[in-house]
Amino acid sequence: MSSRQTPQEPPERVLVIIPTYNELENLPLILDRLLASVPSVDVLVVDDSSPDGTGDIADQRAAADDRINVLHRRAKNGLGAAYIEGFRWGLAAGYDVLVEMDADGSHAPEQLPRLLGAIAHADLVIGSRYVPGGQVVNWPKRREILSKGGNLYCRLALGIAVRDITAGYRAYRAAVLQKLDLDAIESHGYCFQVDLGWRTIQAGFTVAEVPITFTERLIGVSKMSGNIVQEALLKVTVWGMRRRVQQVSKLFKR
Ligand SMILES: Nc1nc2c(ncn2[C@@H]2O[C@H](COP(=O)(O)OP(=O)(O)OP(=O)(O)O)[C@@H](O)[C@H]2O)c(=O)[nH]1
Ligand SMILES: [Mg+2]
Repeated sequence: MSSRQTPQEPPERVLVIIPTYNELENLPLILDRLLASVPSVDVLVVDDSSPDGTGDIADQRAAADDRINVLHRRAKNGLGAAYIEGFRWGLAAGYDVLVEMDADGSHAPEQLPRLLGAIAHADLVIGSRYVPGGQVVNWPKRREILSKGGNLYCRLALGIAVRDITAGYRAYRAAVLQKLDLDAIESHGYCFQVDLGWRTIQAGFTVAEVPITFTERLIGVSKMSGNIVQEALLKVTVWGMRRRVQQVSKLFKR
């Protein structure tokens, strides 16, 4: 089968990767919603030894349902590292499309068909809050300003058209993750999303955005921190400057 599908034909094998840290109450809900919405997908829960026992619940669900798999990591090592380990697992298992989804309900599984529909025409599909039809529910104004400001900064510094490069609800074609050097990615938190998106664009892959409704978590605790914002700001500035230097040196070589 070719790597591109026709619009009517869903991708052959889809793996939804769900990283978890202390999501005991959320995980069963998200698994139920996901497998009800798109029964044909497989799931990989990547748990970093959550003290609340999320990993045990994941194991119980995996024992009862062949579509569910679990990776246990020894210690909390950040969202990015969990996704990278999940990607490696999914690539080794031969999946065509790898989806990133939070466990906290922010990424509605009911909107996954929209992402999977668009992956027929793109290498990376981002579930976007900031394209027409996209929205955020239950965010304080401060959080919205930070997110929109961060995205605007990324667009200007990196010279990209993507409206929501910090978003974490995504579908990647396996070919993208096979080509990128996953070992080189050290970013954490939402900088991880910008980093991977920027590498995807630079490698010449196509990116599409589809509107989603992002709902702030109702249960459990956020793992977002000020450090994550600082990391993103610093790295995006460096990447943007590197891009400018490359542009200028190309001009001189002419
Ligand atoms: N395996 C693993 N999962 C993590 C880690 N940190 C966060 N997660 C999971 O990653 C997903 C997103 O984390 P959140 O805490 O919701 O972070 P966020 O979405 O940026 O922040 P909020 O908008 O405040 O919810 C959730 O499913 C978390 O359980 C980690 O270190 N390891
Ligand atoms: Mg969240």
